[in-house]
Amino acid sequence: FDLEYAPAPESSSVVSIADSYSLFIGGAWVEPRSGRSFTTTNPATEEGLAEVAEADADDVDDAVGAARAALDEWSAWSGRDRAKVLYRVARVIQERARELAVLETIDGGKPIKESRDVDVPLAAAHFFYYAGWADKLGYAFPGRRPRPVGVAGQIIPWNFPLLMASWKLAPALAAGNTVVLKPAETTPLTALVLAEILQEAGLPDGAVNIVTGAGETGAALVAHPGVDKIAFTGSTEVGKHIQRELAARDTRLTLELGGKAANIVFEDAAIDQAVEGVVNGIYFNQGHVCCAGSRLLVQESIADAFLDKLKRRLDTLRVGDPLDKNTDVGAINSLAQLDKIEELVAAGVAEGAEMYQPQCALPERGWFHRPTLFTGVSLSHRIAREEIFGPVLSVLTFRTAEEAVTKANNTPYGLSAGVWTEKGSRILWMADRLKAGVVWANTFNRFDPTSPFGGFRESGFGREGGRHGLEPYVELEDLVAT
Ligand code: TXE
Repeated sequence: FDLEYAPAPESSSVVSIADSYSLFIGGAWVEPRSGRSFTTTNPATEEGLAEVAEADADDVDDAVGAARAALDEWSAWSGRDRAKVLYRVARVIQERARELAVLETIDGGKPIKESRDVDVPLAAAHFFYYAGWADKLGYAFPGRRPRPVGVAGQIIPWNFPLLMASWKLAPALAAGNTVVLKPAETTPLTALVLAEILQEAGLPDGAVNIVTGAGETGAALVAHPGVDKIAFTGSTEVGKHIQRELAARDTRLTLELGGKAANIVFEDAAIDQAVEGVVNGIYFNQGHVCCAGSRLLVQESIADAFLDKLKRRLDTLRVGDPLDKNTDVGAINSLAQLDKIEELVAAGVAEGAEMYQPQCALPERGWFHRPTLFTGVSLSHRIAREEIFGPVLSVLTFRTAEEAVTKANNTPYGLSAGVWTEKGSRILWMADRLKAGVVWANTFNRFDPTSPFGGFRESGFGREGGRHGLEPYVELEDLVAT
């Protein structure tokens, strides 16, 4: 899925942004019944980008109605025909890669090299991958007949707007479901372009509907009795709230929530590679990553030397204009998120941890935060326990593998972990004991459409990616021979 792509810093000029965006319901762009809109803002400049329609409960009702009306048609298409549409979606994402990457970066603040090399190619890869399953569902579930669940309500966050939309839409559509998708309020734009792409690729009207808005719009989708399944990625707090709401109903639910992952470096690890992995683990996407390696556990025997190298590496990170292709750390997605990060960093200092930040200059405008590292952290500190969702790393040490496991598991979350060692047997020993849905070995933040991703405990439940990612979107009928 390589993309030939080299945006110039000024390439925002190639992207046309409309002054205002409507809702996408039943294959048409419609004004919201609410008559309301909100402004989506460029976090690197604090400038408003566009006015976006705010869907209320009536608009959500229209969207669910459109999805229900389209269900019979879309689910009756042969798997092969559904696959053709999904392959086309993947190809058009590639064709419009430049535009999507720039839009993602302007709307969300992430460095263009990440939008260009990670978000957009992976979004296309998910459509390619699930297109391949659309006509092979029988092989995915041998001996059983997979049927679509029905209308899926999908609520996504702002950290990977296009990619999260693709993670959720591709398996749902491959299995013949129809969808109402709600993007996050700070990053609605790429999902709206994706709506255009889906239509251009030949998806029937109403098979995907996009309702933009904030938490109230999401809550209306969750409350709607015409929705058969909710897939939510976001905060643990809202996820638990949705779980309580749905407890008395038969709506299916998958939740992908927060994390506080440990990146564990043993003394025998390839040190330079591990330093890169730790940097990528926490500073990628400004740390706005549910599986971010926000806790470094480094073996005591190499801690001083390792931290020395890590700090020198931090000094070289380029923080600033997300459209500059040399930027490593872009803008914080919203002022509210910046406030949360600053509050937790202040708590780290107040609780006695020692802070290290490279003294790079930050742009005068926009919401930015220096890459930050804390040593002298104890397990009781807030920065060791709470998800910061920013470019802030808390460092702990360990002596034995057992101690590393105990410390890594000392969190209510269970999404991901990383292990750095040259010993294969130790990787397996650790993976068996770490309470995490994903364990990376000698790498971190590596995503692939063929691999299931998801957590347990306070990180949620259900898997996205791979064959497992189809399961939430199918009802399995037993095939009984008579
Ligand atoms: O999340 P919300 P926020 C974590 C991260 C971050 C914190 C707060 O720690 O600092 O959450 O972020 C929609 N019913 N993660 O406030 O509110 C909302 O409009 C239905 C981790 O942005 O959970 C958006 O589309 N939907 C995370 C989506 O939920 C509701 C990614 C996520 O927003 C709703 C994001 C409601 N009552 C934040 N209230 C991850 N797992 O990757 C809000 N929403």
